[in-house]
Amino acid sequence: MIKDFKKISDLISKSGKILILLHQYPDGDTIASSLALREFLVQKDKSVLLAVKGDIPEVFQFLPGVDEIVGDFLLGDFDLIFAIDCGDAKRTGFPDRLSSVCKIKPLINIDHHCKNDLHKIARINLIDERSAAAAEIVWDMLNFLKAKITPRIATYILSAIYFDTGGFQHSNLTEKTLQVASSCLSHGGRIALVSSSINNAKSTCALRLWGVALSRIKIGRNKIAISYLTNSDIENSGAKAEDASGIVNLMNNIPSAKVAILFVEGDDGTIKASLRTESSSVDVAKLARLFGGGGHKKASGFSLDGEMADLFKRRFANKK
Ligand SMILES: [Mn+2]
Repeated sequence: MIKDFKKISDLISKSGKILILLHQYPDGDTIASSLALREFLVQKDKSVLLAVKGDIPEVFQFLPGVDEIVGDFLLGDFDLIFAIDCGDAKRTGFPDRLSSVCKIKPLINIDHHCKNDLHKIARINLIDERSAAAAEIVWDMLNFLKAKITPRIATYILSAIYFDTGGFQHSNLTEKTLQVASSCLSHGGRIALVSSSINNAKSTCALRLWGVALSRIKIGRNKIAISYLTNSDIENSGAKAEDASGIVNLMNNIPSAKVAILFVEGDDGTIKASLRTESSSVDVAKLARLFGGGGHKKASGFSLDGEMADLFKRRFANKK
């Protein structure tokens, strides 16, 4: 990776305007890692734009600068592009634009998902599947590039790690993860703010929605714990679809379940499935790929077109 860090350093010094692309349905890792990188690039007097397809969930509004992330951009305006935590080209939200512009402009792909298609069009790939969060790779890069690690950068990196490890609980956690987190604390990272904002800020409406999903959990003989939420469950609870984030992690705590799957119906005719496992013999990324999705061995997702009623409601209703 050191060779790549050097190449990145050269590319950054040659560039004035830099674009950082987050992944679609942005999560804590892509958002906070990108903000950390932006802070460093601003230190270097670069003009930086962060862009994402889709809204930033409210839970991440505590991160300074999050309100400056935009929904669209003109690729021609930039000298250098970063994609953070994206997994594949489709998940950047702008796959067509990106593949054509990559022929003339350098793309740096920083990721901890397994290689898919984005690495083929990227000039430099910093990919490490062992990293619990893309933030760990960003952290190494910032340190190599001698970034001034401000309390704000430390808090961003900590937020990303906290999110992707489910508050230091998932099995993707490594010694390195804790070392980075510890170092972030030494640099003024605000762990109490991070944990209270990311995990513990649940509205009454959100908790009611969690209750609906939890009350529907079924575990089959296949040891898969399944539940679902329809669009009207979300509307009736007064919560938002993003409030369903985290439910599947709780389902994954059931000792008798090998896999947990939560299906959430959107208001756009699609159903999003989130998959989790703590079992070393199961790879939920493989399972998600069967349905055109992706992710990690322990946490993955995919989406389907259609309505919940056609898929699962009937099946669950019949089994009551
Ligand atoms: Mn991630």
